[in-house]
Amino acid sequence: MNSTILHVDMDAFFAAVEQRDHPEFRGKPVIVGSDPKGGKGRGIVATCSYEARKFGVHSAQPISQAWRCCPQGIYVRPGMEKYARASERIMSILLEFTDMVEQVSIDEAFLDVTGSRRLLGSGVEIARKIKARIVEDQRLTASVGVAANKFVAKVASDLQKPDGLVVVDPGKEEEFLAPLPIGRLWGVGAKTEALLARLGLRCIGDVARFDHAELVRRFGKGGAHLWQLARGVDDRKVSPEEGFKSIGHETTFERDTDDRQLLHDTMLELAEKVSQRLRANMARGRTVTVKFREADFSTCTRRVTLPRPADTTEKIFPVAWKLLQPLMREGKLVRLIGVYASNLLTGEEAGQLSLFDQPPENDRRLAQALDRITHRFGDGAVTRAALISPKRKA
Ligand code: TTP
Ligand code: MG
Repeated sequence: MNSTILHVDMDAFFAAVEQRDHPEFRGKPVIVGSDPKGGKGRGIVATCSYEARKFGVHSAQPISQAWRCCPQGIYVRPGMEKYARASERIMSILLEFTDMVEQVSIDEAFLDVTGSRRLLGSGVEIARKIKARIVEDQRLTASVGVAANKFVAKVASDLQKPDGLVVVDPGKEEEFLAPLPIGRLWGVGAKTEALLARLGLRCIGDVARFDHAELVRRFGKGGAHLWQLARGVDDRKVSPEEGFKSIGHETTFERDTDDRQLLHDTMLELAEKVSQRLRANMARGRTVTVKFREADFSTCTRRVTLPRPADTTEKIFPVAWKLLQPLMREGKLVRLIGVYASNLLTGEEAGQLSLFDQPPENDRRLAQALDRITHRFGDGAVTRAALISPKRKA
């Protein structure tokens, strides 16, 4: 019996919640992110409505650039609590259809509905019901991909956004993927895309037709994995326990502070702890989130998705620090900071995706050596020089 996997991904999630809650925003370009300050703001776009995308605005873009593309847009600061509430409701709706739900981010999940088909109908029928339930309960639209495995379902859900529903029948995977650009293959970023383009490979079908042995010769295990994906083969299971777990640490300062050096050192220490725990769990994080709370308890979070999943301080700290800096405001005291790695890849998956990482990068080797020493001599045996600063926590 073929498996039926669904990938559900909310449309313009944060922006859609804002449009739902502010009817005057509907049909308009809404940009959720930092304060654009009339084009001088230094933060980034979290996401934007589809109306704003027509002007070239997109996630992770500098807000100043968004402002140039779309000065008439409605600029909104993120309301994380609202989004988290909607997310929780949506995830519990998905659980009405099966308990095989693997949440992969705040607005996205895989479902294995193979066992639900007898009671609830075919994959497409279940997908339609899910979309209708989400609209009914949350007044938000989702796009859904239906396929025999996770990879193809994920690609399918993205193809007709927003409010999409794309079904790939079993046996049609290769044909469906063939015309799509290589960048849609998991683990293929800009760098790999360029490498593959040099071999004359542009669309997924080119990879599928390419000589398997040659791919393996050039890219090792990663090449074999790409070849499988290109043919629509992916045997990873939907695993409810894995999902959207995150590994994170936060610190509340004993006294509220605006000491940048202290904030810097504390963030470095937190990033170090998170990285150590990632490695101890054989996991890598694809998303880095920072949490920031001011003395009056106003709290915000910022996150980015990394080009490649990471498990080292060298990769995680600079990203976290870059996210944190724009949040610090002149004359405002900070109460708490934290850093989280989520969207975790574990074990073999993490290895497969590090295709073009081999041999291990220097920072991983250093990190592994540090782990061995801390393991032998306990926490605190080795500390990065930058952590030994005269200004410890106040
Ligand atoms: P996405 O699902 O990547 O984006 P989206 O739901 O806004 O739009 P799409 O219709 O293309 O799926 O991310 C979900 C939410 O996560 C998004 O609404 C805002 C947040 N996010 C960030 O804060 N920063 C980012 O860089 C990205 C990609 C998303
Ligand atoms: Mg989405």
